Amino acid sequence: MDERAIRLLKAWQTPKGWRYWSAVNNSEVGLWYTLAAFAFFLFGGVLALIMRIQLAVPDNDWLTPEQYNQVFTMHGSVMMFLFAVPILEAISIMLLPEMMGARDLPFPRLSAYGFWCFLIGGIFVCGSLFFGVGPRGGWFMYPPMTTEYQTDVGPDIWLLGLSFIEIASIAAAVELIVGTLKCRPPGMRLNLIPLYAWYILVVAVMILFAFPPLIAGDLLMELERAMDWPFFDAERGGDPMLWQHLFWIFGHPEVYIVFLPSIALVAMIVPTFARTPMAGYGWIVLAAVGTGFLSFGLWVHHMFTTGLPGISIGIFSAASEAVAIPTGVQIFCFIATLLIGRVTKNAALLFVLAGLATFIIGGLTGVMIAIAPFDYQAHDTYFIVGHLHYVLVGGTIFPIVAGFYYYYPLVTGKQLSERLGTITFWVMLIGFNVAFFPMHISGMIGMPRRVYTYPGGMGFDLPNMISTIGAFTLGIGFLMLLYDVFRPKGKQPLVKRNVWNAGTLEWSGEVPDKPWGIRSIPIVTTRYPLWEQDNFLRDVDEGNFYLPDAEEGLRETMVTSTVDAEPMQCLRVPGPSFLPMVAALFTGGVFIFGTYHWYWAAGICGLFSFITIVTWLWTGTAKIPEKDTKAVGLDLTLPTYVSGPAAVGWWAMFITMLGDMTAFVSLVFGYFFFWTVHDEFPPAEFDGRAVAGPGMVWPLVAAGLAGAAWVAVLLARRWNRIGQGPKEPGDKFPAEGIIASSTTWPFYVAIAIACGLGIASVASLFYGPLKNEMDPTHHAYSASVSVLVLWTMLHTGVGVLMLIYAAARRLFRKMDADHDADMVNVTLYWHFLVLTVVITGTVIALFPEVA
Ligand code: HEM
Ligand SMILES: [Cu+2]
Repeated sequence: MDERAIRLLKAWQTPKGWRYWSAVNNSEVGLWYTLAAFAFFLFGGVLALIMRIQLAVPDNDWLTPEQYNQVFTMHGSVMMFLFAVPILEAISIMLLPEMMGARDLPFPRLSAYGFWCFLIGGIFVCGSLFFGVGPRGGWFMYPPMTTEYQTDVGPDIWLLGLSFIEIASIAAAVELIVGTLKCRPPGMRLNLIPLYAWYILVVAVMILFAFPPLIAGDLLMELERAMDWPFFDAERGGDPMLWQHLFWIFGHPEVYIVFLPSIALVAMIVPTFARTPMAGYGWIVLAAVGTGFLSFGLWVHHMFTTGLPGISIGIFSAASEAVAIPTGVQIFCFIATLLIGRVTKNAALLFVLAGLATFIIGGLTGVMIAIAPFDYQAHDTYFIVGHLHYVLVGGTIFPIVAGFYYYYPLVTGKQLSERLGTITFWVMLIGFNVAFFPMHISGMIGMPRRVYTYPGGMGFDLPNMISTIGAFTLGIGFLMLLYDVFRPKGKQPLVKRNVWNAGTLEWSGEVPDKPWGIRSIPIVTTRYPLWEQDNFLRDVDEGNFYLPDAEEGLRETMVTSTVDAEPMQCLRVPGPSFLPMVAALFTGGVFIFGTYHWYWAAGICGLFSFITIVTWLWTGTAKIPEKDTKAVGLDLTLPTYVSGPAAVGWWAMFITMLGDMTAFVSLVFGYFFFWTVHDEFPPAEFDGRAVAGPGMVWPLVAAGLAGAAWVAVLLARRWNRIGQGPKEPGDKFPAEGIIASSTTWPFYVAIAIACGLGIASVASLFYGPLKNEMDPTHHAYSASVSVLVLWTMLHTGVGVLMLIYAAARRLFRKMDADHDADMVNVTLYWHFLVLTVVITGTVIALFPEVA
């Protein structure tokens, strides 16, 4: 190994001993994440088997109804929130950078934080089952059952525990979006990226817009449960349907969120074993994007039986059928590729085929239940349980198992057994169909779902017994897989590099793999560089491409432009640290103590998690580099520090704020939803007293003050640049001649004014409701105004803290006129903030006037 490689290796070395757990590298974090998600899958699977034992014979009383409810709720919730979404994010964190020849994702510590949050939250939620206090409201948690009739802690565990995990999922989504858009190798234009990356991009964007409505719903429900704000209480003007809308606006995209990334694995596996590039690349991308879009317009098909007007049922029924088209396109492309190619048969491919076939059957029953009259019959019967498992197991589980077989050698250097794999395939395929096919029949003859038992002699006995036998067969299949994955393979020689002769970049990894991701960051000009670019691996290995060295001993990767992947920056990414883990522990504390209403403990954890996160940002982000540019090889020199839209941090802020705005818009949606369902909204009087609002003046004053604060923020950003070095020759920016170029006080003054105005805005937003003695528990109207006020006040508070942070950065010389990424990002936050305050202010002040 030459000197350069030794230095590079040293920079990327994974810590040893107990410090191993401070690793933040994508390969480590991705692996832990995958294993944890898989462990939750096994847990969910055991719950499924427990249900099947209970249902095997009629009139069984092995489980009490209470226990059964907890078990099926946890089964659905674990499978969806702790397995299906996380495992796909986990696999992406592990593999996406390798597929794109990046050394790491842009925010390694964020991935680590997300992982630890996920682990802590998952253990907390699952643990509740062992204390008999598990949630039991179904994975959909419909109120009023979960608000009025379940007053124990179960629903709180669901709401807070899973919100916590959803936030981790969103963090991972932000990371993956920025990763795909900004961390590609030079030359890999958007139309050359691996299909996997396309799918992940689509899915991450979907997560960004689908999860926030659910988080908003969780917030509303938790407020109703903890503080009696009646969002879903029909007696006080609330409406349980609001929850159903928010839940399914999330819930339907969710099924594509778990399906598309699995299909993405298929899209990587198929060309390799067909020995030919994927047919119809452009069609697949279009179809994936189309599915993503369409899936947001289908949610009402989960609510056909709620008495909605016929016209909306018609529209949503048609839209649901339409989604079969893009899905079909993708499947046809896969089949076409397999037909053109010279297919080599093996276990991974068998599971791909099992997945496609199963998914198609599930898709066909989906086409059936998307027809409303059919759904009226099938709704809430075992037919639905049969349908959803064909889709989920076919669309998610089988492809993931295929992915295990395919990528196992890349991750471990060893191979899973082909012979055992073929047997496992048959056991699982047969087991699955035996378990789930009969459910269609028991459903058709009327067996309802979510029941702990059924009377004998109604025709349910036989199909249920068969289902249980099938479920156990499937379980044995998973045990076989598990055995193969974990059995010691000491004697098996290491596989050769790129065992399957694949064409995509991740297979350039050596065996055993080095922690640096890739020896040098290549120039990519084709979709299958290992097949199509001459001497590619040789040049990568000899360090003939970019960043073959770590002269400063820092971890570096490359940032390129969004569309054309032109080199833009040499990005330094932070190394190992325990901070993300500690921050996750404290954040977990906030949610866990909050569940039990120990608000003081939650508050303390909140404080500590704030301190930890600030420390992490302070020490790890937007560091002023020792030199402004760096030669990265091949005669290219790149900046080491950028700010604004060129910076990955800016993108992360922008994307996060899109998600944040989506949650906010969901709350606003709630407000208007109540208006559409009530004749008079806001009502003049309710329950014998006048319904107080926030009044017109103070909310508008708050909006005005926030607007003024925003102007001050813009000035602060500008004045922070006083004395900035010229960016282009002859550039005299900004204030030369007016203010001495070393002056910093205007910046601090602007920050102080912005903070003052921000606080004044918070105060006046609060003052309106206070003055009119608005009581959030009085009516859904007062509650929805209050939640908007609360949300906005919190966001303004965060905005003020960010300004103080920026001022401190400048004071301690972590930021200066030329290195202003922090201030630019804070300003970006304020753009969204001012929008939030203005919308809140005008909606709550003016809408009652026009209504
Ligand atoms: C491994 C074999 C599996 C078996 C034997 C199984 C079995 C069952 C059964 C019997 C129910 C119905 C409970 C009831 O209505 O009383 C159910 C519900 C459900 N399952 Fe599975 N399941 C399996 C895998 C999965 C997977 C992989 C997923 C998702 C990725 C999943 C997601 C769900 C969901 C969302 C529900 C609905 C829960 C609810 O109604 O709240 N299942 N499962
Ligand atoms: Cu749906």
